[in-house]
Amino acid sequence: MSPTPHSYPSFRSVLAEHPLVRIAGAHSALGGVIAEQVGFQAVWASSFEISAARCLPDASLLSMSEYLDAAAHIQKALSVPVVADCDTGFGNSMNVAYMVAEYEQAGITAVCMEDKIFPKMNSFAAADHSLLDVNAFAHKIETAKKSQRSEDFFVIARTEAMISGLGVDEALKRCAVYADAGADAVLVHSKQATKDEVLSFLDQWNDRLPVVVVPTTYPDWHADEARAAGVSAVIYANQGLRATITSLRSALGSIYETGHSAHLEDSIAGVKDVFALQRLDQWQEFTA
Ligand code: SPV
Ligand code: MG
Repeated sequence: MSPTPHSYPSFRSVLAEHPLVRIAGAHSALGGVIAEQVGFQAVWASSFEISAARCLPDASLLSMSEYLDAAAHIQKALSVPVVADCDTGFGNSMNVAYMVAEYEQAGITAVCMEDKIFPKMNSFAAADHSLLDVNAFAHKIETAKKSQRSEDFFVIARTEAMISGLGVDEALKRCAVYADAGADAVLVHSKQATKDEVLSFLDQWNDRLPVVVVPTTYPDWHADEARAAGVSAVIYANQGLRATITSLRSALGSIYETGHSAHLEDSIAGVKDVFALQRLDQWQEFTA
């Protein structure tokens, strides 16, 4: 049997088992496996990371197949589920129906769609963040739920109401409509420097569906506090990517400057570490 993992729980079952699911962003199987090894219960196939890995903006430039390919490569390497960031659903409701069929077929058990207009721009970029009409997005959610084959498939409805400056009331209104449309959870994104906006949402949401948050701009929010405030899943969406950028810059910069790499040997992963991540031993059993 192949050394690659052959089974993993659905995101729905992981959510049912953990009071708080902690999720790390990744753009590659390598990042996903490291996230799993350190303890994360799921991996976010982030549109921001996947685009950045190709030095492209997170602006609906890559196609659905490219995002799916990245998410599927990550999932194949893991024993925990991937939550696939599917942006706006890659177009209208017809695109959403196709997306769900393709992602489910590839073994992805959870997708997240956001209520921006296609093409979308990353939430933190200085750009227009206009929202899709609330009923049009609800229709996308309904379509996604109608299109899934397995009962287990999980659809997260993400509102960008707070990102677009419309505030907590609009986020609450929209999430209620998305819940009526059949969403399995809501994701509320904020770019404020504190958690206050998200806390205000949680206070008024009354636990109608699980809430997912992305504490990028309010990084001091401890996971335990988020859980206590009513959060069901927290996504550390891009810290892995940012750590990679910093370490690559520092390691490659110092090799170039000094003309050798001896001083780095103790602080960078050894070749054996890479072999372990590749499960080389298990693959080599085939040649024994
Ligand atoms: C992503 O990681 O692609 C996300 C989160 O969607 S954010 O970049 O904050 O929009
Ligand atoms: Mg994204």
